[in-house]
Amino acid sequence: MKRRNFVAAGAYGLGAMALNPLLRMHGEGGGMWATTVFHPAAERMAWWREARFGLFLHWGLYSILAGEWMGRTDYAEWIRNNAHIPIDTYDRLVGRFNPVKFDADAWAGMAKGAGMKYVTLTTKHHDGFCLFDNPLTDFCVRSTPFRRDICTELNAATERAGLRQCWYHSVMDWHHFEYLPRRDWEAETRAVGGAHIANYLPYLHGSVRHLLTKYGDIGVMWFDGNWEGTWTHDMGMELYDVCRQAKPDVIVNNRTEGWSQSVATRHPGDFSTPEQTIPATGLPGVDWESCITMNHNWGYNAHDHDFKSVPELIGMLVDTASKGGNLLLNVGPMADGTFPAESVDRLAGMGKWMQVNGDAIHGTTASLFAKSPFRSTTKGNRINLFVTDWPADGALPLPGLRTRPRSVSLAAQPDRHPTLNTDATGAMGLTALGAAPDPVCSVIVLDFDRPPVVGA
Ligand code: FHN
Repeated sequence: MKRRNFVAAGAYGLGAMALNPLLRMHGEGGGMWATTVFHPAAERMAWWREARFGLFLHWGLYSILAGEWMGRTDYAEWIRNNAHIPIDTYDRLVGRFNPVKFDADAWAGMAKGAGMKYVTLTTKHHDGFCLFDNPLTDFCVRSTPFRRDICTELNAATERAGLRQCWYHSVMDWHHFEYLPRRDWEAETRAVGGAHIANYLPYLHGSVRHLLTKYGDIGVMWFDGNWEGTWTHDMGMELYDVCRQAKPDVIVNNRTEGWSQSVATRHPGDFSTPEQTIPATGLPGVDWESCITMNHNWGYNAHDHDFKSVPELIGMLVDTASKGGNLLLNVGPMADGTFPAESVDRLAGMGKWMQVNGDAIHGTTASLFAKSPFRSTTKGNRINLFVTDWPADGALPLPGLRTRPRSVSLAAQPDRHPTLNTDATGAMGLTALGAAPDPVCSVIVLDFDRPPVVGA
């Protein structure tokens, strides 16, 4: 299978974000992320930082088309735009949305089983269709044969499963009359006709307030589609404030930000959102979450069977956590309300590993090792080492470790204790004889009497 090269980190990932308002990082040439300052309140971020792992769900009318239009099969959630489907034609999908096999508890159960702690659902993607009973538009689930409010059912199920419910919501809206710009290919068939994006804002704000006040304890508002020139920095600030006022403790990502060449001094957002990539050195000093697909598509594509393997996905989770970030792993449910078989398989495979090793992911912070032959995470007086290539001779260096561990054990086999040794220079290392406890990634646990120190 061709290994994928992750797409180069998008603008979201490399923005210089500062955790402390006094700390301002500057991007290149005063561009869209010239100064991005975050004001996350530690208390509202606590559960999110503990979680480290969440499920992303891209579901909507596009799922009915399953990536195919007029014989082409490489579409997904962008299909209306990319296949130039006229709005009236696309709107007829409303009459076909009837996910009779939708079982919110099954979805929540698969997320929980995978070791995930939160679920982020597309309440509205760029096509404008709302998966919730939105009192501000008929272009929503209320108008479908299914009628039931997906967000109500999923929120109840995630609550029963002990997971946090989070909402994705697109700023960009290819359906709402007042949203501009129009798609360039539909300018003739869908004239601007006096529309003005300022008239779209009450709808957007009202929808967001509804989502934040009518569905229980929502953890995150995950905005997207903020890159078109009509969306300004001030609109972004206003949208962020709408969230803050509607639910003061809700976490908001960095995608309310308008990409206008703003010289503003304050930018909204509690965490950065690298997409389809894990930043090489993480994003030190800020909260961040990498969102990544299992195959190549966010929305369901019946022809895309090129799914990452369970070992690859576990590697991504370890890589993200070892750099102090969260992983938001995507599933594109099918039109009938079920997950693709490959997604079910990958979630189950990750869950099997997380059952044994989840403590080395949840509630951890980044590795203390500047460079090391393996990833690691830190958790108070503990260091977790992730060993994928188990050494034949059992030798594992601990480069720079200054604090002597009180005990060394294997997460999968707590009674096995690799021995600690020190060479002539005083450098510490381990000798872990015997077979690797896990075929994919073995976790070695170092426990200390105090927070460990690792030097350069
Ligand atoms: O255009 C969207 C895309 O469809 C998908 O939702 C991703 C997920 O983060 N966000 C945008 C692309 O950056």
